[in-house]
Amino acid sequence: MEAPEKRLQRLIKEYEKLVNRDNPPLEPVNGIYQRYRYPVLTAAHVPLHWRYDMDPATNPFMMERIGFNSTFNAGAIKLNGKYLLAVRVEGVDRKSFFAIAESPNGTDRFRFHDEPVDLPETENPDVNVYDMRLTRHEDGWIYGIFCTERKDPGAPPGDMSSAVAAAGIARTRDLKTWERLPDLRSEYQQRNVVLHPEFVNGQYVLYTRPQEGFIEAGNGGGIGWALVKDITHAEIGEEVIINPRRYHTVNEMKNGEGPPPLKTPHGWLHLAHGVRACAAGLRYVLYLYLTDLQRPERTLAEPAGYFMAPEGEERVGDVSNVLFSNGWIADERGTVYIYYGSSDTRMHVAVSSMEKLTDYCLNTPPDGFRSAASVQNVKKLIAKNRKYLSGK
Ligand code: M1P
Repeated sequence: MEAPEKRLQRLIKEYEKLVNRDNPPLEPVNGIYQRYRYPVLTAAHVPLHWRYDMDPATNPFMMERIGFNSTFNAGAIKLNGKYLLAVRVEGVDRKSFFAIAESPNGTDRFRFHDEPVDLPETENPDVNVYDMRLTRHEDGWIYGIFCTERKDPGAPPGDMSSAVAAAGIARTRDLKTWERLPDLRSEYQQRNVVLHPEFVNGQYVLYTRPQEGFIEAGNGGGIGWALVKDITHAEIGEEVIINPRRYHTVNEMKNGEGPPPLKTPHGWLHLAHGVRACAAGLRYVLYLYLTDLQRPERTLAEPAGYFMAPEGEERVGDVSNVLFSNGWIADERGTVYIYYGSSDTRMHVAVSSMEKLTDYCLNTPPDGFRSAASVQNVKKLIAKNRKYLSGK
């Protein structure tokens, strides 16, 4: 049998090799973005000192004492020159929590900080927290808005799965110390709540996703928008649907705002996820839309269909056929790092630019909502291209 000290040394060596490996870009397929060869974070990236009792006297077999299942759906921000992810780390006990992972370049060498985030609880403790969106707000704080889930107090005895989802709110200056604010008060359950980075009419703005049940959006019509006077006692009054879900589109069943929108010269650039049901279950894809700079609730452009969908190993995991993004970073050079989780299991990055993404939004035909309209879009492009097709 391998001595515990020797096994630990081997584990450390393998871990360092994983965390320090290069992550080469893959050939861009459609010219809009580039994927990268490896996921940027997996369960194997969780630090060894969170998993192993490293004392051979108390762990003679050098076995894992705390197991981790997945690392996914991370919020993102660039701070002090580093690319930081607020990662949803899920243990084998099914509970998730947040932990910050840091990279010098945004595409590889992500390493978790020494300890997970010690998120303060409210008087009504969260049972599970996940999917944090990080917003650097013009009020000077960095906000983390996340889903907090608790058992449904109205569930009949014996029902162990009905839950209530709400938006938890915390803020920080350094991603190390966090202040917990009261949860968002809302008539409906909420997931995918995102804080807009600027005030509008002197108020905070939240993108919302009202839902009638824990899973089903129900009559809730899509991505909503609500103004909030006081973020320290946030409450939704009037809620307007700004990005509705539609029949026979990628967001027919539900949708949700992704990370906070990016400000571009052409408008606010939004990344969202759309969900449809099919024989294989639910399929989650990512899509983009652009809204007005002065009136961010007004859509200027929305390309038809998805921007990214699960591919290759991304298609398989705990909840297969899912891409989900709640974090992206636009750096000083206009490069955009899109961080996305695949199949509720691991984190990836795709890289594009502000220019490319706005061009994609403004010049990709919108959905005509009928097959015949899709044919007309293709015919228009063919007609435009005739002069390039010699002899046709
Ligand atoms: O399992 C897929 C996703 O399901 C939920 O997202 P939504 O509320 O939009 O359906 C979330 O639990 C998310 O974390 C998860 O990736």
